[in-house]
Amino acid sequence: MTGLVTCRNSRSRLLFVTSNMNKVLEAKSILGKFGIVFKHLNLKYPEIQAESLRVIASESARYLYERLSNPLFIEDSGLFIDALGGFPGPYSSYTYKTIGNNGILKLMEGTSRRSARFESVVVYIDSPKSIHIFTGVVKGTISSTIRGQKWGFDPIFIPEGKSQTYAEMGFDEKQMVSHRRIALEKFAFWMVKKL
Ligand code: ITT
Repeated sequence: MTGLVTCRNSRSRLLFVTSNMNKVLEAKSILGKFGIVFKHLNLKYPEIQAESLRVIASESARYLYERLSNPLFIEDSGLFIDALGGFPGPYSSYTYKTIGNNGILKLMEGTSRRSARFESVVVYIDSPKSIHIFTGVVKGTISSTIRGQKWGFDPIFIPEGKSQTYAEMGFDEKQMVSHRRIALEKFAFWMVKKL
């Protein structure tokens, strides 16, 4: 892709609001291929309690737009483990910070049902009435041990059709298959068409 995409209505540039630097690096690499540049705003924003990432992320995006009045996007993601009834799902960030990967593996000890999925929801907003949602899902399994040393749940998630965890893959290899790439790429295609 060529050309540089910035926001048309621009008192300023497109913002990506997140407190997670790993998301920023992944988004830069994916959106950069489409010529989409953004400014990272390092901010932890409130998330409502709900089962659906779409609902949570949409509310957060509205909350941020009301305060920033600037075109922005956020990304909300979660790991849904079938044997745990979808846990940690929308509570992924908190679960990682509290019980971590070891805690999850402990909860799954003796469980042969290892299926799970990673979901990513990207929400873009540029006016109170204009909110756009892009999703990415990758099915996979939970490993029985910690494998690799990257961020979050990367060391325990093996995407379908692969033998390595996300953490055992190189940055580019994870990007090829990741839930976040799918959602961000949908966003990028839409953005390039719109501008
Ligand atoms: P922001 O809300 O500020 O963007 P966050 O880290 O709190 O950052 P989420 O609320 O979306 O992000 O939490 C999702 C959690 O799920 C995240 O903190 C990781 O622990 C985990 N996670 C999501 N995507 C992941 C990935 O690609 N690899 C590893 N872990 C991931």
